[in-house]
Amino acid sequence: MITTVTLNASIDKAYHMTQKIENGTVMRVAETHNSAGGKGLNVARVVKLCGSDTKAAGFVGGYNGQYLESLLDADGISYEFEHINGETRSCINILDPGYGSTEYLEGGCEVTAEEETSFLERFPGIIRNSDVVTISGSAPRGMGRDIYQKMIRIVKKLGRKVILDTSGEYLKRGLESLPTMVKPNKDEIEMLFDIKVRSQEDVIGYAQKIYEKGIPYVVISLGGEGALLVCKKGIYQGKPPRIEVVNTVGCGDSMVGAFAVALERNMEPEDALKFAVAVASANALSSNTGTFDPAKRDEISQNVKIIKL
Ligand code: TA6
Repeated sequence: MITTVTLNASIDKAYHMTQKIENGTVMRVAETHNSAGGKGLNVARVVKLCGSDTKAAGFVGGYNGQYLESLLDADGISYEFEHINGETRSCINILDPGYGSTEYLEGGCEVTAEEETSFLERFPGIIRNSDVVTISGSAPRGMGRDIYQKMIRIVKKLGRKVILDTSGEYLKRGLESLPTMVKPNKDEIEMLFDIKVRSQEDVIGYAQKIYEKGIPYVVISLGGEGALLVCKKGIYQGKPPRIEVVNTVGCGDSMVGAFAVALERNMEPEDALKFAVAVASANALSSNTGTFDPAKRDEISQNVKIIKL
């Protein structure tokens, strides 16, 4: 069982446009697709598509919170949310034939200290049947900067594996609790070390610095170039075949979902990397976030190159 945690859940609204966006004008949206969003809920859909049991946890509130739970019911995803007074946010992804994807991410509602305490008290019970826990995305306003640090500590105390996928201060503080795996992208590496990445060697060097802190698996997602994995067995790059990208939103979350499944199944690192790169690429072929066609995933997987560096 894999529990995915999304503290800052969202109603993700994808606007499919047939004309290039012209600012200052009235634009008609050709098609709207609403999904239960926030990184961890994209992860949950991917875990289910990979054939593993999953449960979603985190905070939801208001009418959007009710709508989000109904979207998860339709996805067949089970959940155990902390219900809060605030209103769950919406995040807009505009898919424009001229520019690809532009996201507008609301900050989300405030979570009170009482709501945070109640969640942390329930958290060990929420993950009681989980082998792997994923913690993804931003945290709502009002939550302590050390919230992920506290959650990782609880997961590890129960002897379970934990993947952290976040950025900024939350990533920095979360690393202090030594999660099993982290998956920063290049921008998140630059923010973490306050540097500019100029080459693949730089990426490898900074990934090794994170590994040397005591993080067993460090994954750096590289967009169309796939991903880098630093672990005890060595340093690997997984390179996907070239594909016709439809929507890259959710690829990082899809990679996290696939790695969670790989950890649950105790895959060898290079097999886990191949599996995760194939799933993330297959997600890019879908216009919807956090979903993929398993047949396309399998086809891509046969053409993912694993290079030991
Ligand atoms: O990675 C894509 C995505 O999960 C979108 O679906 C949207 O929910 C956004 O990221 C949320 O990001 P945040 O960092 O605010 O949790």
